[in-house]
Amino acid sequence: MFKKIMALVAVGVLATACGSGGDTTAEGGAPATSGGGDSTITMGFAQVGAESGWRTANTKSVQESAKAAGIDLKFSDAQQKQENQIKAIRSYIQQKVDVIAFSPVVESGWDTVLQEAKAANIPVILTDRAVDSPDKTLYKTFLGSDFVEEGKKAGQWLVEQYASETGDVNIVELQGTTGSAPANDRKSGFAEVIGADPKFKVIASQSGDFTRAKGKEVMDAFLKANPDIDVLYAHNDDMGLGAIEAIEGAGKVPGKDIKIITVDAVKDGMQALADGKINYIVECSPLLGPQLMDLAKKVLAGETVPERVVTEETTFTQEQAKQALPSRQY
Ligand code: GZL
Ligand code: ZN
Repeated sequence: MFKKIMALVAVGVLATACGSGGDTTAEGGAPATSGGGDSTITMGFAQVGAESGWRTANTKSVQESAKAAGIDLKFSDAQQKQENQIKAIRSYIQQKVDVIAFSPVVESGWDTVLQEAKAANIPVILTDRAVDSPDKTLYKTFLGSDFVEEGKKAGQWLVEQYASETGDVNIVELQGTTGSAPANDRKSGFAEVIGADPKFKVIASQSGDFTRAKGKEVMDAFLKANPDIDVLYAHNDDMGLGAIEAIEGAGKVPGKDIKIITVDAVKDGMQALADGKINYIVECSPLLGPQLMDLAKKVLAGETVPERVVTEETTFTQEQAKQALPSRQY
């Protein structure tokens, strides 16, 4: 018994000592240690940060689903810094969690720490964003949206909207976090579709790091440098909402003078869509928690899981937003 208590104390100290990337806990207060019986699964989850409404909803989904699934969750917020995520993953390896899950803030630079998890026999599940490592044995499965498809949906809407347009369509693009899978793929999917017609011109494209503040700042700069902007394509609602502030600040009408397409469909984005300030939103679902917990249990039970699980999602026009708003969960 004594040994067990000492072991628990050690884990407690480790959990507080690791302090990587502003470790927060599932319920706040003392670190969520892996208490409970031996059969309880302990998951270490290294979250990107709290940069957007999407991320907040994603965190809520993961934490609530862990509770519902009886899984002990250790949770860390990396403030969008890769080194903090790597530190958090290392602390989970030291604490010998049963499974590690995370959303890689950027695509590259994960092989070393994922090799360490593999050497420690701790399975890893990727959720939300992907890594560009060619070694597929470094993780059991990748659960998340197809961001290229999301970019294509945004491009398709634009092509349809401007089918009869003969003049140039000047587009500015607010990209997501530089180097992240959603930024890379939403950009390439969109470019592939509009590339079919030379009238579509991306006259400026820059990262707004998925935040409202940065989206506003970059849109301000776009407006000063480009007198004729017809369309804004923002890789998430939050940057689109920041850009709306900049557009209104420049005395222009968002949704009319400048058409706006965003991705996510979080509540604030859907409200702006219903209000006519955004014209089209491509949904990207943050509610990955239930599937993540189910996959973790299957992996730990030794069952084979699909290498890729793509989330179901749709698109919204202004009319559809008005209908959908009352029942939106996030
Ligand atoms: C997409 C997710 C992106 C969201 C942004 O799955 O990684 O990160 O689109 C969030 O809102 O910041
Ligand atoms: Zn124009």
